[in-house]
Amino acid sequence: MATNGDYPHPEKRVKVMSQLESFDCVFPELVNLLTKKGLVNPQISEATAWFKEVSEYNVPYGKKNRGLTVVTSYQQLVPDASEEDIHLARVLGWCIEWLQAFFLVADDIMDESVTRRGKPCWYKKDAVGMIAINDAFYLESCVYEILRSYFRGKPYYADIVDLFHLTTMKTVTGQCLDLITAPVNSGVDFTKFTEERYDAIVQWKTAYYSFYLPVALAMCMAGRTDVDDLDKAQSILLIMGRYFQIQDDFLDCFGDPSVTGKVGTDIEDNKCSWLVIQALQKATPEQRHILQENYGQKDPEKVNKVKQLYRDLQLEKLFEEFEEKSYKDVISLIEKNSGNLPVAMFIEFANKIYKRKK
Ligand code: DMA
Ligand code: MG
Ligand code: MG
Ligand code: MG
Repeated sequence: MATNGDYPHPEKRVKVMSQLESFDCVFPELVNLLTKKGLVNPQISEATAWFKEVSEYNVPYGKKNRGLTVVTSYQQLVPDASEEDIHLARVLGWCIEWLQAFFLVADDIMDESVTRRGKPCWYKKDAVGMIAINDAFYLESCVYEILRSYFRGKPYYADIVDLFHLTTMKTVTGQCLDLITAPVNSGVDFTKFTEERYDAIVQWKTAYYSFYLPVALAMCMAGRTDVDDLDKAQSILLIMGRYFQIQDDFLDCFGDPSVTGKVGTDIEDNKCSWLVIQALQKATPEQRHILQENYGQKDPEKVNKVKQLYRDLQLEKLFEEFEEKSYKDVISLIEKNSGNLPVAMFIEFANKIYKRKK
């Protein structure tokens, strides 16, 4: 008979769960919370079953950088946090993933995209179509449903609900700028495609919700709501968000769809992308004419002409140089502006996105 000594100590046998695996374990708990009552209420059970699929299809398959950053930032701020509070940080992280799913379901309709995270966009599914608009509202409502259920009694409840509302307002403002700077059916007008407009679009549509929100939520949970600290964090995170959206614009044209999980549409959609701004700055009058004739149209041949022009202008090389310099700039900004906050919290976030391919 085997004695205890024949086996490794139980703690050594148990595989330590990675941060991502522990985060993923919380997802089914939240879907259950959101659907358990509705599924047994005969009046709404069909809607609830539909919504369960909406969450399961649209929420859990991203990189989860935003959600995980809530957890890692909270742990940096409170190194001796209890398991219970780390679980709450994971729940809060998932709330950003739900918020993101809400933005993406709507964004894919507005951008007429085809794939997302390696699958058809939700609205592209035969049974879904424009029901996806209501599903986007549902995904947004989930954020507040989860917050009520886990945080209602916490002293920081009002702060985090407020942050989600303020951030949503900022994101829809950025999405509006993005869309009205890219009018359809009215021909191309490059006069609006300026660096200033670009910076405004990316700060508002991406940087607040993707970079400031995860860290600010962790700070609220940790009771670190000093206005000066929040401002300092924001000054760093908005720059990181700009860098992230420039990568997104680059990958839209030059990324590998089997890695990014999405096929780009920026050229067809007449978007004020980082690439077109660089192209306009470098182009000769002849090349500008090519852009004028071929940008913002659904014709694949025209799209290819724009892509060829980007290659002729060596935008890939320009992007690599930008990426190198931008990383160095972000690191020195972190060293300069972290104030009382842990430098490692920002560096960890920057390292998650530097030279990303997806
Ligand atoms: C996305 O910008 C911004 C939000 C708020 C979803 P985008 O359309 O460039 O994103 P993607 O390339 O993922 O469609
Ligand atoms: Mg899009
Ligand atoms: Mg968009
Ligand atoms: Mg994009």
